[in-house]
Amino acid sequence: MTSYAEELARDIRAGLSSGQKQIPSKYFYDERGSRLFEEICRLPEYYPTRTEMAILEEHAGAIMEPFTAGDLVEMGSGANWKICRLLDAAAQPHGAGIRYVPLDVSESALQAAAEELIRMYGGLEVLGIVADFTRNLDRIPDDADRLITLFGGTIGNFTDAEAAELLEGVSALMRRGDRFLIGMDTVKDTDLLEAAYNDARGITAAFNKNVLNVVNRELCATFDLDLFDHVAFYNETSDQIEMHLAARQAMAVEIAALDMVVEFENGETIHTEISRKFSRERAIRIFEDAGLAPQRWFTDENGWFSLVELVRR
Ligand code: SAH
Ligand code: AVI
Repeated sequence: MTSYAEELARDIRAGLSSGQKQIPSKYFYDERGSRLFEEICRLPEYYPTRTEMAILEEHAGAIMEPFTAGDLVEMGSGANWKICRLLDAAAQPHGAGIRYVPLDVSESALQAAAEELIRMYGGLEVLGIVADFTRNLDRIPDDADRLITLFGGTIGNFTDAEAAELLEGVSALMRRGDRFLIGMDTVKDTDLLEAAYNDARGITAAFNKNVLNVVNRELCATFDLDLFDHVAFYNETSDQIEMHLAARQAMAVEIAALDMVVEFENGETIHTEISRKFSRERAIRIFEDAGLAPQRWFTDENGWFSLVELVRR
């Protein structure tokens, strides 16, 4: 199995050698990055979290009604906000009968969240898995009924091909009776979308730039964060927010652990994230292609976010 360090080294070497420089977005989430993401979730401009929370608040009872015992799996779990809505709606108090299985690449976020949850729900068993859900879905236990969740619109952080592979992977895991609850951000007004990724307090900018801290720390690199600008815009052709880090001047950055020097031209960017927004038609198509069928579709009054309950076809 490839370790995190080996994979990071491979991804950074490949990503910073390519024509359009890029860094995969999963490297945002070290301890500071996970904290910054939580701050983003509280921002007035960042509508996805509060909208998905409101949908959960309204429908958690209906979602949990058929689920009295088994594994509640959360992929890309981060903090506990959303899972608490489901646990609070469980038939038995304190999570009794349910094993919570969070899976996340961020060990620090996973550890803190699991400890907090155990304190909050006395009867809850927690099995935390530090893993990459694009590669390690086989680590999800399969000895109980499962409600698998992927909240936050995280599916949007993957290209079409990556998302298809992920959904097919989850579909292949599912047996009769298992359900998959997926949160998806929807196509909407460009100004609203761009404001959500360019907040006035600059938290998203700090989150974006933090990936350079990760590379500096893990690979002994010399990125100067002050020499990069946060850039986020909505690409209406591909229905996605694109985040970049743009060099303020021409420079050379050394990455000692890779024995590599990366040259930047003035204005050249590193592409750090896509965040796709889905129409219902597109969502249905990608579910169908993965062998998944929507059972229930929950949304808010503005149609800004969707939570879709899927079963295997
Ligand atoms: N589910 C939370 C957090 C979303 S942020 C919410 O809805 O608010 C995305 C989370 O997914 C982070 O905790 C990050 O560490 C995790 N993550 C990103 N890419 C991942 C991957 N490939 N495998 C596992 N976890 C990943
Ligand atoms: C985790 N993910 C769904 C967030 C998003 O909106 O794409 C990550 C994020 N990037 C910038 N702000 C939030």
